[in-house]
Amino acid sequence: MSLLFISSVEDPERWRDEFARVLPAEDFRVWPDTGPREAVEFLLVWRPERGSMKGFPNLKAILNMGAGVDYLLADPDLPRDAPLVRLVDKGLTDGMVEFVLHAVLHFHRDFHRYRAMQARKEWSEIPQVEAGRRRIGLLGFGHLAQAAARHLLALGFPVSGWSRTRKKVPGGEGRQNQEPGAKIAAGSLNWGASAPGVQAFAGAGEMDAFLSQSDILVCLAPHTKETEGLINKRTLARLPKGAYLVNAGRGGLTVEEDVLAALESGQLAGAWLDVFRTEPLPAASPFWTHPNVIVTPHTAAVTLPGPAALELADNIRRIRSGLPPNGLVDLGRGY
Ligand code: OXD
Repeated sequence: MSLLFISSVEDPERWRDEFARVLPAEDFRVWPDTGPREAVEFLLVWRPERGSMKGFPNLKAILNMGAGVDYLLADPDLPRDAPLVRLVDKGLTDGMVEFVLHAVLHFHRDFHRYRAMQARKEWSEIPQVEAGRRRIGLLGFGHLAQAAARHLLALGFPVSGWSRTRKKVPGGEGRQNQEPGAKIAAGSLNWGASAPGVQAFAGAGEMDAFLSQSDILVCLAPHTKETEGLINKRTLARLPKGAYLVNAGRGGLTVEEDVLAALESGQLAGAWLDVFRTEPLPAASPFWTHPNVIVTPHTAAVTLPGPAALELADNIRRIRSGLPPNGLVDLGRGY
């Protein structure tokens, strides 16, 4: 039986070495060298060539080597009779936490404005806002956002999370209607001793209330039919005037012209954009040169073969023993 690696962008040799370490007995193959097709049990994929995933009759699972599965779901040849699993691992999670903390602190501490002042050789002090009065809204409240929330809370930011359906976190009901800047009480969304509380919002009906108290909106939601263009003229107008936008989810969450218009009008004071509708971001995009925008090339969280191979190997063992894998995708929901 074999594992087949298929990626149009990843170097298979780095992965071959990691798999030799974590699953030394497996036959690790690299597409298009499939070997006997009926022997292929697991596809390890990241942006696989279109059409490459079909024609394996004994598949036990398709294991994505990244968090987002929108690219796979857009492939009409994705086998729908084998479980699809996204990567939930320490490498991606730590990377996303670092990115979110950096972007939030960047805007919170006005580093974008100090940078512009340096260019003008201007020495003056911008009045500082305390962390307890800068409300962070996490749009999409899955694994990565929850990890970021813990760290933001530890720095003293009031944090809220919006999800499509209310998250059922053991021991928590979701804290509602906290006054801006109020001390965060322990225990509402209680997923661990180090995460005292997040104000939870859910569903379309609570979106406006969520937005209206997000001084820094951090988008980490997946791109699905429901989240397509969610950040648009209407929703941007619900943010407090002069809010900041950080997008590390998917470019398809935003209507890019509306983001630009909000930056022009001052509705948005700044944006950190890591993902775009077209990637690589075309040279003609106004985002590249906008003074209040930071562009990074979809690198908020990248898969690190070391920790990822451990997690993929663990899921392979779980599936072989009949256990559900971590990160099982609901094909209907799209994430
Ligand atoms: C992604 C990833 O889904 O990098 O964007 O994992």
